[in-house]
Amino acid sequence: MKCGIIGLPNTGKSTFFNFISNSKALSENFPFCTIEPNYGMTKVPDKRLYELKKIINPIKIIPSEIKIVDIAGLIKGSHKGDGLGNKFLSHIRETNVIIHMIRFFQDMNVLHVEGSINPIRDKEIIDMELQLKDLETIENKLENIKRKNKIHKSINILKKVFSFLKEGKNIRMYPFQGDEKKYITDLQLLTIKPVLYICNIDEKLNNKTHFYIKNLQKIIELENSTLVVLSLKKNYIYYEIEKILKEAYKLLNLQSFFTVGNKEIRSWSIPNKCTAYEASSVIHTDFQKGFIKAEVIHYNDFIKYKSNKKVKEAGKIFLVGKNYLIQDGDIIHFRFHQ
Ligand SMILES: Nc1nc2c(ncn2[C@@H]2O[C@H](COP(=O)(O)OP(=O)(O)O)[C@@H](O)[C@H]2O)c(=O)[nH]1
Ligand SMILES: [Mg+2]
Repeated sequence: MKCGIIGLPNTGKSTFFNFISNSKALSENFPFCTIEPNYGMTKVPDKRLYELKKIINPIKIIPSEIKIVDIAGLIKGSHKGDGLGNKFLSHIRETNVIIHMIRFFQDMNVLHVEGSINPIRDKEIIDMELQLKDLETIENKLENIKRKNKIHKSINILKKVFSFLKEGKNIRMYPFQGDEKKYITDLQLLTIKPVLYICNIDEKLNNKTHFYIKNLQKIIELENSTLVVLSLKKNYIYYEIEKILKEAYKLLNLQSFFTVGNKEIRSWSIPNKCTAYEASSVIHTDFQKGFIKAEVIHYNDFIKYKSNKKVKEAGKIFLVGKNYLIQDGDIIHFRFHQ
């Protein structure tokens, strides 16, 4: 699972990346200081791990992790190769979810590539670059189909999505009917990816209610996306970072299950609607190869009864097969042939 951070230069992307990931990016007051993307891992915050810890008292707890990519260099004209150009768009293509950083801090010493502070304009610049790239991708696909002179089921939906983009809209908003979406998934379009917006506001003015922010909020709500407003230069942002990671996790349609032992309690990320069989491979392919059954305790039952023994007495350990759909928070013990 990969989460990419995008936005205009000098908005605070690398600063944010450094906050949340286990590696360090160069954060400088220079628009193109990051050329290659920075990769790091971040732990997914989950209070339930600590609730379980209180009961079991293991040696350690291990939260699941998501990969974070700090992608630099997007500016007006990137889709046709301006700035450090096109290359960045391919880094975005590899991600599953996007965090879009928008600047609202004033700082004469930190250059703004557009020369002034205007979060809505900035958001639109980035959105438009991605939309232009998607238009190009779809155009190429349509031409390709035409060249092969084949009647292709995807033509209809491609054309509809094309006009949608032309109106300046992101494809994630497109009202797909039936199985339409499946005809465009192979294109890995950029504006179809779920997005979480962050507005990095001024640490001194702390102006969350400025009309710029209010308008930005409205626009983003209309897109069914989420905006988090914070100041990266403030010291107490840990709580907000946790909120952001949780939102990103939700956007990715992820849920967690736990494995619990005396030595460690660990959380694992899986997609919603994941079967026990699929989930077993997240731990180890051997678990899946030799899958026999899984013992499942629902999180709330464990918190209520507080021990395996009591859960068992209450009849709340379920022995399930391959097709069991995991519920968020399930505590699972896999039985498998070795
Ligand atoms: N005053 C102020 N400066 C910031 C803030 N966030 C980032 N900066 C500064 O802006 C410059 C660029 O930040 P960076 O994270 O590298 O931006 P990036 O180009 O988007 O990766 C650095 O000098 C940061 O210290 C902020 O909230 N307030
Ligand atoms: Mg940077």
